[in-house]
Amino acid sequence: PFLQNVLSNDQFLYGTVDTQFIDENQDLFNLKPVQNRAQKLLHYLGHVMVNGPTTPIPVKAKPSPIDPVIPPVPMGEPPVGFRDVLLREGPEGFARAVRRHEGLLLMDTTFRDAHQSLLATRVRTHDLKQIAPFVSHNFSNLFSVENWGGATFDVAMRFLCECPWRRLQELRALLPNVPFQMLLRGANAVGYTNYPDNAVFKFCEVARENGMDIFRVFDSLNYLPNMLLGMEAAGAAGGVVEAAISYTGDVSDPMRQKYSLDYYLKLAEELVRAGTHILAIKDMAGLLKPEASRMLIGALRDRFPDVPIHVHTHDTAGAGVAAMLACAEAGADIVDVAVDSMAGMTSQPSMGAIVACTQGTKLNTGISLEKVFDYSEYWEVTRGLYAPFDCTATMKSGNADVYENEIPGGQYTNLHFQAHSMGLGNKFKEVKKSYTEANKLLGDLIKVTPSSKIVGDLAQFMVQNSLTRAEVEERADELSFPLSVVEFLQGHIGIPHGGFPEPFRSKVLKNLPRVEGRPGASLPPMDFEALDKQLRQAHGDDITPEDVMSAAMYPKVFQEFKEFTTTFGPVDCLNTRLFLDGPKIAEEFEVELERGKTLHIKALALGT
Ligand code: 3PY
Ligand code: ZN
Repeated sequence: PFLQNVLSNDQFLYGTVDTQFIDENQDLFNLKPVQNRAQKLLHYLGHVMVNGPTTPIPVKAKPSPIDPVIPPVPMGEPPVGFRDVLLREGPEGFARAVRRHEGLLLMDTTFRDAHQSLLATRVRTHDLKQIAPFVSHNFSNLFSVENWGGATFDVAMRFLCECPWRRLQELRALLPNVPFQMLLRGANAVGYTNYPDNAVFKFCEVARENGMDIFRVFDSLNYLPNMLLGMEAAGAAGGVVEAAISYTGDVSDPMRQKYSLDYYLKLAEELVRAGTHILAIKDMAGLLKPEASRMLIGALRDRFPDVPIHVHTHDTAGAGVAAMLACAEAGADIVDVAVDSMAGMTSQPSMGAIVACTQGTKLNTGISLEKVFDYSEYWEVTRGLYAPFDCTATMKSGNADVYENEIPGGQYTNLHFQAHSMGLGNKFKEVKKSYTEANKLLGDLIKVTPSSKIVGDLAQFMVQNSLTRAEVEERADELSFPLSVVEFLQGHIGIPHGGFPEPFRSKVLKNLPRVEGRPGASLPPMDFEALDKQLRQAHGDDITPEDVMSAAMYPKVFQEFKEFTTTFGPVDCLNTRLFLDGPKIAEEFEVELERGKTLHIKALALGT
């Protein structure tokens, strides 16, 4: 680039330059780094041909050799959807339209929670983009497509080596008519720990600018101050605020009343008073039985006749469809489903089942079952590409034991993966039992990211050290607990319902400091300008405001992602089989770097 700069400099070309020339023309040193994308991708392909995919399970499954077929999409603009209502009428008008709507509305989780629960969050933007126009044209009456947040942000950079913001931008362009929905972990944004308040606000602002519409905000302890912070951030960004109460226990069981109907109603009262546009029940483990659904949703419907109610569940026990139908009958406006081939087990209940079961009733979804079949076929074949990450490699069914251990969907799958990779495949029942015991030790918590990870860490600690609950309680002052457990007891993620378990907490903490109140309130604000400067120094001048937010959330992961792309190029351009496994010998294929720039590649041989 330096030589190119010199050779295109007028003075140099025409002239009489002396040794001062370089000094006086410092702009010659404005060097654009050579992109060399083709070379880098070849390097990546070589690398992956030799090493193959890194999987979380000790199963040597390869991506399926069958290519997905994208069902046909009509020419022209997609039909008008709820996003048009949102853009025209704003969040309040949108909420009113949702409440007025006759029939049951659906949120499709296939682009986020379904693969977070079944495929270790590994679905790539490439495969989402292929089917996005089909969704836009055929599912325009969905309430929303959940396609962002939760674990996808971290995993996109860490394992898929792609930019989560780019995913959002690209999908937005392909799916303009259906609202996008994300999962925001309240004061934890898309991370595992509390961030300074200004980071949560900025994150929502940038997400909104990139096309996010609806923010489902929860806190892993249902800790109201954290929830309110997330709601304020989403609202200030101009998003639709969907405050989500995480559901645990069983309101229909008189013996289990720590999380009673009254507890949920009081919390809902606070969230409605704080101005949530939509009220959600987030049943992350799939504990909401039909009878509990009738009680809870029925009571919420009576209490808040004007507020749209949205229910989320997981199908771990297999009762998801029954529960969602009960919720809809009790007055829920929206329920969450995943397309059939990405539904069931630890994922959401099946879209096709809900569509079929409500046909001809007042809950009719208005969605074509034929189109669900096409959509499902695309995902059935696409899912095969992710065979190295598919929980069905080892997990063969759901399990009603979730009503006892209350493990959230995604974590249930992760723990199953972990048990198998540690050779404890036949001891999963014990792992789950420890989880139940760890939860009791910590005072019976709401369990969802990150509190669920804390319970999981304690459970693992108990298994590894062969400790019973009684032994842990007795020896709490001498055991060396996982950091996440200690920090939880210090108050780093907020205060659990009913307070911290005593005397356990005091025995573990001894003289360690305790956070009083909302953790984010005592964190110094993040300096985004300084961070931007630091990133420019490290990675060059094409750092975007989105990159700054990635680095704010996950500094180390972002740095590694940038280093990776510097070495291996834009791997998100590769199809999933190539990305995971590389080409076969003699395979010829094309890689589109950008419109009009396509590489033609042939794999010739594999040397050692
Ligand atoms: C997440 O926080 O990623 C979840 O999906 C919680 O249920
Ligand atoms: Zn979920």
